[in-house]
Amino acid sequence: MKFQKICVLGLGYIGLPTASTFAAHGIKVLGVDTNPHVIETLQNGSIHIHEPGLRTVVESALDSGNLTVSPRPEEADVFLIAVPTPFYEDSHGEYDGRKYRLADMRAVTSATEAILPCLRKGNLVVLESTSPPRTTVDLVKPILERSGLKAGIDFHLCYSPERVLPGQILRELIENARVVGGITPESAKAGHDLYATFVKGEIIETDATTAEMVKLMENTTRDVNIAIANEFSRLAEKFGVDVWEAISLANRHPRINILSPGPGVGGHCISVDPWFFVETAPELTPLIYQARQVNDGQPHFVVEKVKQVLGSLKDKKIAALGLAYKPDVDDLRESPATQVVHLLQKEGATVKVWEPFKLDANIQDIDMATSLDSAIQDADLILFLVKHTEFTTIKPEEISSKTRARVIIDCVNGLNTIQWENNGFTVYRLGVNNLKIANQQSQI
Ligand code: SAJ
Repeated sequence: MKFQKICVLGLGYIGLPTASTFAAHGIKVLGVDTNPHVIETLQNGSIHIHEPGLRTVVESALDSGNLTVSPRPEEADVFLIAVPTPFYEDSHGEYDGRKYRLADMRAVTSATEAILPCLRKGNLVVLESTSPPRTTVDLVKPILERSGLKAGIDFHLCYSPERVLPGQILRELIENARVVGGITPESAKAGHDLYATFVKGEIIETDATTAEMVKLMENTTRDVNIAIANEFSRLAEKFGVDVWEAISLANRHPRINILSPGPGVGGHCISVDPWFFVETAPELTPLIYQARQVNDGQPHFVVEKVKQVLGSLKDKKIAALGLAYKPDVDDLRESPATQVVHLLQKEGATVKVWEPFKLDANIQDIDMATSLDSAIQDADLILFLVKHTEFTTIKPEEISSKTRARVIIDCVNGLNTIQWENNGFTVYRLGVNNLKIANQQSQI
């Protein structure tokens, strides 16, 4: 199949890198987004998201004329849907007393409907948005067939999950293995040919529902693994063990790979995707549900730790380092750090947040500091929430005179405890009960 023109619907963290990578490989790409701000920003030659290397690729794609943008799709050989699939904030499903989140598929539905007038015989349509199992066959296909054309006969239809890691999107887009699920083997083959334009990793053909399930299984496995790490952190505190040491020793076993505990699981993938299984089969997913509960409970565990150290939080001043959902990204979506800050405020604390990746953030009820120094100056305690490289390399000797705080809680095992303690700080770590460990050691 020849691909001269591709229409990419949704110019976010996945759609924009994908569109500009196709454009960089000589294909004419029309990037479509319903948000006028996104279109305007790109038309002015700028970008609206932070991803290493993306600006350069987008700029040259726009300059070459291979990438153009528009609020509406046009006729093309390929339509690629990469719109968000969040969950509804206000409505829940319920099964056996367990409340679960519901996927908001409105963006997929309206993107598919927008393609409808442009769909022609011989086209290829690919859904990339992470979706509940059977979305391609039960939601996308019937909408497209309203055109009078038959999926798998008149046009090809595929599901191909994106698997890239925020922060490394451009490299992983090209290097990672790619699963392409077709509603027929011919559709899968067409999808394979499309991604072969730039993918250097293996491209594996399967059916559409398997491809959907593969994506959800990957992220759900990670969520369950992090949940057990978080549960281990609670057990370690109870038993006077350093969870970080215990995990690193357990991981010396050749077939064990426990992930890291932390203030919780955020982002738009790992904390969202497991719900797509729970929603579509609540009777079959008690473990997946429970893992979500554990990870969602972790911000509370952090706040309990702060209370153990400071006592009542009323009128206490806390400097929170980091607000992003994970290290070295500017993305605040579903960030557990944000929840920790809100919970601390509820307990009466005044919290100042230093997030160097989001200097312009304007978040309701959150006091963003303009520098590290201004965040820590009057603080009673420093709370280290996100393992940004910029934080792990802070030199305690340089900041000890700039803050009132003598206590720091490290939720991500990102600090050199000895170095900080040598500079007059008491360091507590999540998953480590310092007091209990000291008591036990004095008994040895
Ligand atoms: N986290 C922990 N402990 C860990 C690892 C992560 O608490 O040991 C937390 C992070 O701090 C963060 C959350 O989990 O809050 C998710 O971070 P992540 O790095 O695990 O995942 P994402 O959401 O940035 O990217 C994931 C990736 N999926 C997998 O690694 C299986 C990526 O490959 C996917 O493309 C992406 O989800 C996606 O779009 O689905």
